[in-house]
Amino acid sequence: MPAGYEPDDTGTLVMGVVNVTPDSFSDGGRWFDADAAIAHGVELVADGADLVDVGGESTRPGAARVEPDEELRRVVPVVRELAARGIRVSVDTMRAATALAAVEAGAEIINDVSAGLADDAMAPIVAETGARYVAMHWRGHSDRMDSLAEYSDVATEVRDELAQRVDALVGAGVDTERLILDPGLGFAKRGEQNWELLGRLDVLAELGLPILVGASRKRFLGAMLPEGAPVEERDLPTAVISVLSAEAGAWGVRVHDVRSTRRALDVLGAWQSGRRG
Ligand code: PMM
Repeated sequence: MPAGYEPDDTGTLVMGVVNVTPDSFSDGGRWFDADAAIAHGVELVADGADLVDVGGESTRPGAARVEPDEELRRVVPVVRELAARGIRVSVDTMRAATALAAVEAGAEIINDVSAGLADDAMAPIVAETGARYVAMHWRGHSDRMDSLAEYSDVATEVRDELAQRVDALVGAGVDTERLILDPGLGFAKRGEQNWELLGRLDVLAELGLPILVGASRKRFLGAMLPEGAPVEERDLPTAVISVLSAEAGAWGVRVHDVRSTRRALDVLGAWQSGRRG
């Protein structure tokens, strides 16, 4: 590192994505084998990830559900091995049984894209385990979510619908301190609605809880690029969004290419330390 370049930590966590799936839109099939997924998680940490998010079910638009046993088979060995290596792990699942097995295997965060709506057993499991819980804004499963993107004011509606989920979770015994909110970019959101959610993260912040932003490689970024551009070309726009999210006070960013986001956040950290003089 050149002299004088000592970035401060921006305080925003980088969550690296490990999809143990054959069909995710962003990296489908690349880490489907457990050993490959574990090696990828280790690599993401070497690239600067603070934690690794392990998922066994693709949520790409139109995706069909994976069987519960298959999801467990994909996720648990990867979570166990990464946690055994001292890596902080979150589990990306809508199923309480998978969440519980992953926490028992060492996951410290349950990342539920349905905020408990897909499985009534989720909230009690979150309460029982005491794990941290990402509640993402969601209106329905991937096979129909594109038809659910009707809003009159997307930022306030996402805030209010997440506030209802917070009430339900707390009502089920979950400690508010354990909650993290996520606007759910691309989930029942059209391109311009994603941008409005990003530009108005302060509306979601009114709920007073940490915010996770998951823009990485999503369709609305692809729409800015030349037609047919490979998915990796979405990593630069993703890294820019990581910086802007950190500036907006995000607790974390969930990304596939950790290296570019880490470098971009280092620049922000140096900028912020320069601002302080
Ligand atoms: N997006 C995907 C999957 N899981 N979890 C959270 N909390 N936020 C997201 O935006 C999110 C998520 C879909 O992307 P992927 O299939 O590339 O993992």
